Amino acid sequence: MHAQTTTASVGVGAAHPLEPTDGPLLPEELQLAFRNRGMPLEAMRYDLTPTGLHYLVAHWDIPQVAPATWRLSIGGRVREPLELTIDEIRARPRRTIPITLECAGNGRGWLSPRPVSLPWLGEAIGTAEWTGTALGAVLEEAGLLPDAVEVVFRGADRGIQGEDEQAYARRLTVAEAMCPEVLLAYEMNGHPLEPQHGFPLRLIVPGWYGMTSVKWLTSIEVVAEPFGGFQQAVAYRYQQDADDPGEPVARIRVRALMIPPGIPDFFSRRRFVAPGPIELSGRAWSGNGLVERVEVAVDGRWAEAILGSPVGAFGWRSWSFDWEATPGEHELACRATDAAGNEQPLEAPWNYQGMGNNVVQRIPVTVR
Ligand SMILES: Nc1nc2c(c(=O)[nH]1)N[C@H]1C(S)=C(S)[C@@H](COP(=O)(O)O)O[C@H]1N2
Ligand SMILES: [Mo]
Repeated sequence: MHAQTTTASVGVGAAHPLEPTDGPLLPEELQLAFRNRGMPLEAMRYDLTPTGLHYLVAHWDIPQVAPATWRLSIGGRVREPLELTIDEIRARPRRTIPITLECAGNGRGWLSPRPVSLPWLGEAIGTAEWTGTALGAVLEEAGLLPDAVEVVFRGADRGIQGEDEQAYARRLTVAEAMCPEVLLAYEMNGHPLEPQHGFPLRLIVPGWYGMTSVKWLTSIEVVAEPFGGFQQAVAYRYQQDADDPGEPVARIRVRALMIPPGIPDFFSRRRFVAPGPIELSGRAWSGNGLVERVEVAVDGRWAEAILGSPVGAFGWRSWSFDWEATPGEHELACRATDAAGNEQPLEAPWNYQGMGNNVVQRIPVTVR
């Protein structure tokens, strides 16, 4: 048995209360994993992820929001502060965009030592059609004052993290907030947002890791100073250790995932495939431009996969690969490259919070 190396150590300000470990999964990780479900990878067969299969993250509790009294306030460094009801937001020009969301912690569970948080194994993804109104037009109506530098988004959910009691809050720069595809979204896949996905209104920021897309949005504050909230300044940083200020986590790193082929064993989930021709398939996406190449490796030999069309400008792209499965033990892997030339690493890019681990996925398969 492994010696458990976790120690309650780092104090105020730390994003995670425990040091990374190679020990067994903790009860707290299990508790987080049950509340924050992943998308079963076979659901990559759908262009749009059915809402009930989309991954889910809430740092704390799903807040109770009464739509009749709910208001979105837009204030701070603006000429004309606004208070909007959900009907007023729904009456504004409407846009629907398919968008692939991914949690920045996706792949954390593959790291060694494992940062102690949600132990995702690749399933913190989903692609939904989001409907809402452009954030930029609302900000224009409020009128940004010349000293505005950032826009801070706050949710109705509250909790404690790193010993700070806080409402969930993240920021965008003014330039990022004015991108026409940044939405104040009130529908997912053609239906009003479900409670767990941010009812009645959430921010959706295409191309960015999910933490940016603030759910249960209640306030938008335009500020003249860089925002130093916990989820911005402490959490969601690429750090090497607890004392490293690190770099902020931002756009989604390029990744391809494969639908695990054949049939699984119940407990180990090891895959079993019959010999003969089989089509391997999956999806690939990046927050830094279109995926332009996907390769598949069988036992370490890489070859080109065939790319399908992307699901809109901000959605994942399908890929497929014909494999002639021969009896025995094999390892399958897939790897994407995006328009900016970013390629997935063969070794996991370890960091203290376990962010942005886009290492290539490897799937052991028994052909028999
Ligand atoms: N208010 C609020 N917004 C939030 C969060 C949260 O805990 N509170 N979690 C964020 C994180 S970390 C992710 S990955 C996405 C997940 O969105 P989803 O649950 O709709 O998939 O929501 C983001 N928005
Ligand atoms: Mo996340």
